[in-house]
Amino acid sequence: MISFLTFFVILLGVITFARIIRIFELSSELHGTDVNAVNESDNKTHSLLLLLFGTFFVITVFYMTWSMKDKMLPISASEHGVGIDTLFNANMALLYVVFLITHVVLIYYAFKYYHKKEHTPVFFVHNTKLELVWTIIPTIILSSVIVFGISYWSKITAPAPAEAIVIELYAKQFDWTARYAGDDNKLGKSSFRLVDGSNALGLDYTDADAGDDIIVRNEFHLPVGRDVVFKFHSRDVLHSAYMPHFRAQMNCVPGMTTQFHFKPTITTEGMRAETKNEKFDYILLCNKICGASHFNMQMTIVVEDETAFKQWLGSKKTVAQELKAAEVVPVAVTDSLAAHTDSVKVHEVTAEVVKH
Ligand SMILES: [Cu+2]
Repeated sequence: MISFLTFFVILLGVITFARIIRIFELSSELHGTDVNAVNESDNKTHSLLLLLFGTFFVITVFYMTWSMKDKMLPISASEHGVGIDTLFNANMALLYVVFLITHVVLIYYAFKYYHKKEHTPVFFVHNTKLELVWTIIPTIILSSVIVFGISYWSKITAPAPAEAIVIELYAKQFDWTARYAGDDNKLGKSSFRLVDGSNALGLDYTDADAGDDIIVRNEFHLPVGRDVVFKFHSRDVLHSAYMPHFRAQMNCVPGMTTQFHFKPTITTEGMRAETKNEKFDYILLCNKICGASHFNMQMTIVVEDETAFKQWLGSKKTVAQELKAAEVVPVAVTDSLAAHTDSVKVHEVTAEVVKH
């Protein structure tokens, strides 16, 4: 009903506007003047209106940017994020300066040089100096923006340090699972062919590296000041792992491994003090619309000191312990066989062994 009424009011507005224009046309016919003719006073009015609306527009842009500054992300909680913020701020500052100069010039000139009968336009064909100025200056500025960006990008995507903690982030509609590589810091092999009701990540239980892996849901912890390398996987569709406070985002692509590494620099407690928000929590979000419950695909991240992190991780069961508790005993295959076959074959061999 409300939408019908809104439509009806808009329709009435349009009809009223059309009638007012018709009244103007009829009155000018009575006076014997052409309603479509544009005279000098019209031009002056238009130039004044442009000056007013233009100035309002420029002021609004700056005012809105200023008033929204509290809605921006808090300071970066990762080492590389500080550089990303610098890059972002430098680009924005440049954009605002160019925006201000071009708009002030555009609005002022349109206001000052509105059409007057006695004005004769200057016939201006070419000026090499001017061409050089507006080609070379933007080229230098834009090239430095690109070089600045690329050099920083190659720095943050450089190989992770060898001592970085390895964590897999596994995406599926509509949740995240984190798998720590455990004591050996090596993730056990996995394959989508091994996914079943009791093996959500498709882990290859016969892989020696898998036993000490630790699988967690809902929340995962990171030690402050340590490099962490994430390996991203997706079971079904494209997802995107987004950790805004660490200025990190990477696509999770079915059938391939993507990765990103960073070093958290502020603990959750530290950020709560920084943002003056007792309830603040770091978060992992999905940033690619992946289906009906995409909006709720998230996981809490807790950053704490190394001792608390080790304590937390130590309280979790390893894959081997969980299998034991569930009385699932993977049939062992000889190491040489495992080393020379891929995980699928190993699984077939395992199944064979079970059968006989
Ligand atoms: Cu998603």
